[in-house]
Amino acid sequence: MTATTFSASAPSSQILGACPHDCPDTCSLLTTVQNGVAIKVQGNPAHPHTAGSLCTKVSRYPERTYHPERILHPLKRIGPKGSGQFERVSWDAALSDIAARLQEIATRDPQAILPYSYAGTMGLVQGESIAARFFNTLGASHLERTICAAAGGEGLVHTLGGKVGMRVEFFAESDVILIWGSNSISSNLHFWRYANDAKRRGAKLICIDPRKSETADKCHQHIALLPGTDGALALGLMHELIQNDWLDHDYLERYTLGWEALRERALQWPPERAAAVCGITAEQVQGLARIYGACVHNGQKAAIRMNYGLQRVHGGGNAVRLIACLPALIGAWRTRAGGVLLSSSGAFPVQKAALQRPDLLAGRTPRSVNMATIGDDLLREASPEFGPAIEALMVYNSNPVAIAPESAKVVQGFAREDLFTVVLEHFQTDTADYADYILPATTQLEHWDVHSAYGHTDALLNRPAIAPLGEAKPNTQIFRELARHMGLTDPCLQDNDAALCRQAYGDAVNFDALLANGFVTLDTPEAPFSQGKFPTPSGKCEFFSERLAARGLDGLPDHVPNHEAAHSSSAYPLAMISPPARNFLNSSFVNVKSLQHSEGEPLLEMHPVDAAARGIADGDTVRVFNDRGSYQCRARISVRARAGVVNGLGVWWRKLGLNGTNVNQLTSQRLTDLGRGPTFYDCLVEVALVVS
Ligand SMILES: Nc1nc2c(c(=O)[nH]1)N[C@H]1C(S)=C(S)[C@@H](COP(=O)(O)OP(=O)(O)OC[C@H]3O[C@@H](n4cnc5c(=O)[nH]c(N)nc54)[C@H](O)[C@@H]3O)O[C@H]1N2
Ligand SMILES: Nc1nc2c(c(=O)[nH]1)N[C@H]1C(S)=C(S)[C@@H](COP(=O)(O)OP(=O)(O)OC[C@H]3O[C@@H](n4cnc5c(=O)[nH]c(N)nc54)[C@H](O)[C@@H]3O)O[C@H]1N2
Ligand SMILES: [Mo]
Repeated sequence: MTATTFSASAPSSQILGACPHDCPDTCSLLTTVQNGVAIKVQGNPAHPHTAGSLCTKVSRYPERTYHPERILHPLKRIGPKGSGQFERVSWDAALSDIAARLQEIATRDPQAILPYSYAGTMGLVQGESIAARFFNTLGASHLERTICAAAGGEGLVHTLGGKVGMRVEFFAESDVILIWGSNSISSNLHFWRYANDAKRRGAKLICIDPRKSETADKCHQHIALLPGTDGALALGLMHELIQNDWLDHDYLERYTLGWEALRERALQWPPERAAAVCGITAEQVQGLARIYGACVHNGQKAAIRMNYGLQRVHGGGNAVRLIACLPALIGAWRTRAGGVLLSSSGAFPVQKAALQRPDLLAGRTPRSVNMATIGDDLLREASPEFGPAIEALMVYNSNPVAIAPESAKVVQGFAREDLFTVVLEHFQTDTADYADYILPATTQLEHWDVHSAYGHTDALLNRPAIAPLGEAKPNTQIFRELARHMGLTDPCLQDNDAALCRQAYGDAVNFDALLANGFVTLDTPEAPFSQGKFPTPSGKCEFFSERLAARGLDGLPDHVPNHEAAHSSSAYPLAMISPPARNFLNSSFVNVKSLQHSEGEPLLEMHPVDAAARGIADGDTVRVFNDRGSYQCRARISVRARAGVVNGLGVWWRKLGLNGTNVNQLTSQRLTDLGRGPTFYDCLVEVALVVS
């Protein structure tokens, strides 16, 4: 007999889980359950990266899970699209109708059906397993999942060979850390712990970010460059490394490709030129080069933590390429505490084909739709280039009406009366308001999953801590049942979650150890590129990429200016970036009262000079606008914004904002140089006082 069966009152247990959110940290969780109710979610002290601490958001997980507005039953639309009027229906009624609608479309052309999903959960099972098998069986359109990391990811692949880099724990031993395009304290807290260890040991920390972020406050130096100018800064640094001969010639010769050509290009970027493009001083470029270059010459270790913030601009892919080249110039890779980390996800042996079963396409090659241009694409008619118009959307793990660029078009697309939309959700988000059916999904506390990570190299397992609330079901279960309702008979469409969890890594990760401990550390080298061995075609760090050249692109990285570069004559003279708000995760948590309370209202940070020029005072309601639209929020006059740049902290639910819109009303659907990613931070605006 176990303790719980004879304990009369409040049997309590702790369940091992994993944080599902789109964050580099992928924490190991301990959920305390009493009488079937999750009463506390804590960081697992036994997991080295989590080290027993969580961010404010996830430590509020019970509040989110038991939120009075959780969707707990299937809902069917009864009012106009967007009005948010629904009635409760049974699972069987909902799934029968959805199956009939999809069947009718699929008979004509399955490509008129589009799945739209991202990283609401990063779980390998509740993400793309049964869902992918279902859409592959139908032959539905393929979604290009570009919304976050496509440009930087491709930049890494064409330089280092994959989403690989330093192991995060060794930042604690670095002597110099450049925190580049990352507000780590807000969005990568468990990396910050290592950086802070290094700082206590005497390391120098430098933050490179247009915004004076919470992280910039805690670094020794802050370089507030203009958005989208990181490539120019990296070239200016290379120029100085060459001029001062802070180079590791042996490393360059043995382990890199294309040095002569890169050297020639970098020599065209004296510090004055780079500084003029970046909106900083030549001394800042020179000073940074001295700290970064001379340090390795003196036997110290130099590390770079990049994050995806810097690649949400036209030249994002090239900027990541240039920065990823830097460690090879100075031989920083020779030690485990030197090099660069943008993402570690390439280290995970995920058995993607086993999970997603592309073989179910049976030779068909459905067209692709880019999730970053969903606004335009929902409004496109059938054509030979595009294929059929999109007639049905199945949205899960994402809130496109809030997070996709150029919301006016996204909303117009979702409002189409002839579009059939199903949304699997926890809450009635901006997107769910436009659904024909909302299906209640379980949260991480209610289902099984297996995880990889992009900010460390541990695989994790999530056990359900509580039974599903109401009639909620895991995404996998919803797609299994939908497949049955559609008469799809391949047995793999009915694999259960336990089987899927095992398939996620197959034999590549010890599943019993995952079950027992909740995490398994991958066996990756400590100093991965100390002797070259880059996973590129040449095995070297590719300054020059034959693969890019073969596509007709520049084989060498270069500075690529923003689509929307500020000119004093422009009607929209301010550059707007919209980085994450600390208490939200993209648009998740915006409806959690305690966190919403901490953020207050949608804010636009403005430099005092820009505010004064427009007669705007702190706390005023302002209208932020450009040709794509207009958005109202509260002005926060602050030196967190540099002159000429405004920071619209994201991503609020539209319906919780001041006038039913959010920052994405202003952002554009233009794409990045590499990877076809969105350019959220490449956006010009003007700001005016709203006179009440
Ligand atoms: N609290 C919280 N944590 C998060 C998220 C969140 O929304 N909230 N989002 C998660 C997601 S989806 C991701 S992808 C990751 C990483 O997400 P990122 O968006 O990289 O997260 P941050 O590190 O907060 O923000 C990037 C930083 O880049 C800066 N920045 C903007 N433009 C430029 C530029 O052109 N150059 C440079 N050098 N810097 C620029 C911004 O001011 C900001 O401080 O974080 C995850 N973690
Ligand atoms: N202006 C601007 N826009 C941005 C960004 C920015 O910095 N500025 N950041 C961009 C980035 S980096 C990203 S990654 C995207 C993120 O965009 P999304 O991936 O859409 O992320 P979220 O807004 O967090 O929405 C995720 C939704 O999934 C739901 N969800 C969570 N778990 C489950 C589950 O198990 N099942 C189901 N069915 N649903 C679940 C949540 O309730 C939530 O509503 O946003 C992008 N948009
Ligand atoms: Mo992201």
